[in-house]
Amino acid sequence: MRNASLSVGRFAAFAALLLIASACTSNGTSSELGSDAAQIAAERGLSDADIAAALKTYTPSGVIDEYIMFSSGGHGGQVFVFGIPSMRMLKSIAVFTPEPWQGWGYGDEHHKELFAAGAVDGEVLTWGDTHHPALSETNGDYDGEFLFINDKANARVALIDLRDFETKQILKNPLSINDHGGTFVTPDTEWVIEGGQYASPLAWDYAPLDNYSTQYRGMITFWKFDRAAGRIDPEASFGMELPPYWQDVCDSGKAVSKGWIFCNSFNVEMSTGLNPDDLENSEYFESGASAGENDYLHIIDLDAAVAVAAAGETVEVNGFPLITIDTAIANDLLYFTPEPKSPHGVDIAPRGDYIVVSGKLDPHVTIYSFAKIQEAIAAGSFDTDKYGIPLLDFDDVVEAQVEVGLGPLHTQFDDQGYAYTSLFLDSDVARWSLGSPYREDGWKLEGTVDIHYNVGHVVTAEGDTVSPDGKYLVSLNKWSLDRFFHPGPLYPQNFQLVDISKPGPDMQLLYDMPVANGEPHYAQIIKADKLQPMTVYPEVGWDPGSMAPKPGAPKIGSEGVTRNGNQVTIDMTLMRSHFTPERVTVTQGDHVTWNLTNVETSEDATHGFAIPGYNINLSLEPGETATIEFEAKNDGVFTYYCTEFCSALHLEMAGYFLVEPN
Ligand code: K7E
Ligand code: CUA
Repeated sequence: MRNASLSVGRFAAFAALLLIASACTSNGTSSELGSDAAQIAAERGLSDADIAAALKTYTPSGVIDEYIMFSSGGHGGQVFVFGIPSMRMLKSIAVFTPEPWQGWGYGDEHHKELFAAGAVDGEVLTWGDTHHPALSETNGDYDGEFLFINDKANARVALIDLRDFETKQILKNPLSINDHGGTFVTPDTEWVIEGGQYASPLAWDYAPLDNYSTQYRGMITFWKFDRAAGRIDPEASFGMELPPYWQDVCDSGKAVSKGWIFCNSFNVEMSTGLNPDDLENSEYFESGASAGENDYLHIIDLDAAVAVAAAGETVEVNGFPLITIDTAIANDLLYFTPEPKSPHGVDIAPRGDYIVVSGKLDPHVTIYSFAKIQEAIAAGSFDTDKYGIPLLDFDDVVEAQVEVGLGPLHTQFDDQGYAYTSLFLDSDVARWSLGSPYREDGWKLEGTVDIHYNVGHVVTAEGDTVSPDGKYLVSLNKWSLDRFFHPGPLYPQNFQLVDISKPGPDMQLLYDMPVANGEPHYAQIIKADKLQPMTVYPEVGWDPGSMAPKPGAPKIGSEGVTRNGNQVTIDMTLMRSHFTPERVTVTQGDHVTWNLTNVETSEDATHGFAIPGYNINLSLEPGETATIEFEAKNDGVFTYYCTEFCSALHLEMAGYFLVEPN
C-alpha cells in the first residue's frame, strides 16, 4: 500500500505543480486552490508523479479531447472509440456482432443484408474477431473519412463511414476462411490489404492435412476502395496465392516505398500440428512452427501486381481473380527475405525507408532498408524457397538491429525520430532511436517504461502515418492482474496512457483504462479536428445504408397501415413523445413490413423502437428511416415502446401491436 501522507519534498514539488495549474485558471486564488488540492492529495496519498499525471489527463466536463482513438474490439467483434488523453470511452461501433443499443442486427433489413454479405456458405455469422483498424489516408496521412476493420476468425473486412460512425459494408474473403494481416491501406486508400493467417485450402474447400504443402495455401487480398462510392468494389479486387507459411501482420509501404506491401510469416516450417496417430514424429504448433531460426518477410510489388491482374493473368477461385504463385514469380511480384525467429509485427517508418520487424523469440528489432531491398532485387541472382520464390540475402537488405528486450511485438513512431516497440515478455515499452535521416545518434535503445502487463500493440498519435505526432502512446495490455477490482475470473484488458513528449530515456505512465468488452489488438489515434461527423442526418427520411434520403420513407401525414392480402405495411413516424400510429392490428401469419422514420431534427433526439417477443429493436437517430420485415407468427398483444429516455413523457411513447389469432 502507498503511504497516505506526502513527504515535505513531495509537498514542495506538488505545490509548484499547483501553482502552474492555478496560473491557467481564473477561478479562485492560487493559495485557496493550493491548500484544498494539497489536502486532497495528502488524504489520497498521491505522489508528485500521480499529481502530474492527473493534471495531464484530467479533462473538465464539456472539454473535448484532443485526439480520438479507434481500437479493435477483439472477439467482441466491434470497434471502440476513446478520447485521448481523458481515456473516456465514447462508443462501441457495432460491426460484426449484433449490438442492441445501436439497434444493430435486431430486425433492420439493411443490417440483414450486411450480415448476409458476410456469410460463409449460407451460414450467417453473428460475431467477429477484430484486430487491425485502418483509418483512410490521403498522401499517407489520416483523412478522417473512413475506417476499415478485419475479422480474423472468418476472414472478413468491414467498412465504417466516419460521417455517422456506422458500418456500411461487410465482405467475406472468397479465398480464405481466416485472416490476420488486415486491414492496412495504401497511402491514398486505393487498396485495402487483407493478408491471411492459418493456411487452409483456398475457397474454403476441403483437403487432408497430408496434402499440406500442395493443397494448403496462404493468400493476400487487395480490395479496391472506391472513395466516391464510399464502398470497397469486390469486382475490381484480386488476390495473390502465397505458400502455406502462416502470413501474419502486414503493412503498406509509403513515401519512397509506396506501391509495395510487406507481410511477415511464422510457420515456414510448415508444421501441421500434433498428430494423434503419430505422436512420435509430430509436435505441437508452438514448437513445430518455431523450430527454425528464420521465417520470411514477404515483399510484394503491388503496382506490378495490379498491372498483372488488370491484364487478366489470374485464375478464378470462388469467383474471385487470383494471381498464382507461378505467375507472381514469372512477373517479379513477390520476394522473401529471412526474418528472425517467429516474427510478429512489421511496421514501416514514417518516410517509408525502413521496415521494422520484431521476432517474438528474438530480443532485437530488425530494421530492413527499402533502398537495399531494391538494390538486391535489381542485382538479380537469388536463392529460392521451396516454391521457387526469390529469397533475398538477409545481410544484403538489413540496415540495423537494436536489442530492445524480451518478446518484442509491434512498433510505432513519433515526431522526434524515436520508435516504440512493445515487449510482451518484459511487460515494457521500449523507446529506441531510428538512425539517419531521423537521428544522427540512432539505432540504439533510449529507455523503457513498465506497463501492466504483457503488452500486445502500442499506438502513438498518428504513429503509423508519414507525419506522426508522438505526444501520447497507448499500451494495449493483455493482462491486468492487480490493476483493478477483479469482476470475477474474467479480467478486463488494460489500456495504459503514456506521455512520450519528453526526449531521452524517460516516459511517464499517466492512466489506466480497463477495457471490459473485448480484447483489443491494434488501435489508431487521429487528431479530433480531422473528424467531421454529422450531428443529425441531413434530411428527414435519411437511409444510413445509402447515405441518402430514401424515397417513400414515412413522413408526418403519410403514416398508416395498409393491407394487401396477408401483406401488411405500416408507415410510422416517431417524435417526442409518440409513435404514429399508436395501434397496429394484424392477423397471425401476416407478413409485416414496418417502415419507421424519426422525424426529429434536434441533436441527440434519438428514439428507440422495440417489440417484445419478436426480437425487434431499432435505434433511430434524428432523421433516420429504417425498415423491418417479419412474419407475425405468434398471436398476442405486444407492447412496443421507445427504448431511449427521450423526454419527460418518454414512458408514454408506446403503442399496441395486436396480433389476432388466426
Ligand atoms: Cu494481437 Cu496485430 Cu492481431 Cu499483435 S495482433 S497483439
Ligand atoms: Cu422516444 Cu423515448
